[in-house]
Amino acid sequence: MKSKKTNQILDKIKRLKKERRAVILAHNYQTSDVQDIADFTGDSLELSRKAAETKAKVIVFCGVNFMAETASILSPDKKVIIPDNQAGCTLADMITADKLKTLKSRHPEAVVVSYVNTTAEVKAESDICCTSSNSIQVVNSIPRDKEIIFVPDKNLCRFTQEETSRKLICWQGWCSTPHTNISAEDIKKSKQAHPDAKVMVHPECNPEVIDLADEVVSTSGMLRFAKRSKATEFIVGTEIGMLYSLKKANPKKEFYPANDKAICPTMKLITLEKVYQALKDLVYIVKVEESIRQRAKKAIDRMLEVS
Ligand code: CIZ
Repeated sequence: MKSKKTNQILDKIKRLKKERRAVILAHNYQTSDVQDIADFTGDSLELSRKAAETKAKVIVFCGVNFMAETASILSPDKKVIIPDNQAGCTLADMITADKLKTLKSRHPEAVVVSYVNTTAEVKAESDICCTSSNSIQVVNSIPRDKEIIFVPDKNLCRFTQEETSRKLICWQGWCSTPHTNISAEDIKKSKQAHPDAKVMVHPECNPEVIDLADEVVSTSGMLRFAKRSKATEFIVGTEIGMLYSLKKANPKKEFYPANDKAICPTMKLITLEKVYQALKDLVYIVKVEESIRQRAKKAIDRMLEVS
């Protein structure tokens, strides 16, 4: 049962959404309240595609900054707003355009693959983007005689390297919360408590966690795996918001967090109250400078062509 105050905010959001001709997009890591008010939930790329397709004038992006930026890069004519402009990503901040330029100068022939968890400036310095669901396809699309720089996540890089049998130049960034919080011990303990459960973990997890998993998949991959698998129980190694998305899509199956403290603090900055304020005051606008946007879009478009 929702409180009277929550119901009032929900009514106000619905009314303003209509008035503003807005659409609300929420990442799989958002709280259940925010996921429930959204028109679409998904991973960052699915949401950016929704942003590009929608006829809505205003896009309220409930996620972190680089995701709203990606939506704005693909939909420059729409107003993209994020309900809290402090919702950053420590992994994305581990590489800057200047640092990438320095690395490129040491490997002038290398193709630069950047994970979507990067700023628009870093994407603009890249040849092609990838997500955690298509990094293997993206790397396989590059001729085998080419050197490849892969930024910024070292764990996704190592995983992609192993799956493609390619040697990649990995930037040493990592997701401090939640993914590197999940330990091999967590997986072993969860497996003891739920011996029949399948273990699915995100490729941003540490190698020793990945080695214990039945499936190493992005959030959209987790949803697909849980749906098609005959298993009825799953141990989930990613941000705990994902458990709500999984349960909603698979009400008869059980999902257990590998670590219930695997929380991304900036994802959780978005609240219903802030979604309401964002719609009321049209804040905070996310806009990428045009010359950067055009170069960043090329890297995203190249990814969309191969995946
Ligand atoms: O790209 C995304 O949405 C992220 C950060 C995770 C995932 O696997 O969906």
